[in-house]
Amino acid sequence: DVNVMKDVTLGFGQALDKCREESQLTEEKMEEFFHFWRDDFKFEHRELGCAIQCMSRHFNLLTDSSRMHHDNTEKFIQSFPNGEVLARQMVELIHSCEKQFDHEDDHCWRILHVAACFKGACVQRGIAPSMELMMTEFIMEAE
Ligand code: BOM
Repeated sequence: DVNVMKDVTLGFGQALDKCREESQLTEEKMEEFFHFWRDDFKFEHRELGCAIQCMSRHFNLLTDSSRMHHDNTEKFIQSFPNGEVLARQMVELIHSCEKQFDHEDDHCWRILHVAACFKGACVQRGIAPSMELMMTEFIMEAE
């Protein structure tokens, strides 16, 4: 359900400001986290991988080896309205993307590749939120 993904993204995105400094992710490289879902968004800055690592840590979603912590991630997704509808599927998608890039030793680069893979899988399955939906919600939250 695209609304679930919208809410989870905005929830996860709350940690971006806390992580900008340590990840060196400037506003020029990513203004707001929901831009992740733009059709033309490019996964090219290692800093974004570092930021996602930091944000995931913030919500306690990573293991010591910087892989997804399955139980915590499932619970995190379930904490959003109707989250239980997508929790298992999202954890499985992320895990299958992790397996594809397990050879990458640099955590920031690996996580960036996993994130791009996860987005592609969500688009393919029709569970990616539209930018229109993301923008509307983002503006409403700011008001
Ligand atoms: O191997 C490290 C796992 C890192 C997971 C990266 C997944 C993609 C995160 C970016 C998108 C976030 C949208 C919603 C949050 C899902 C928890």
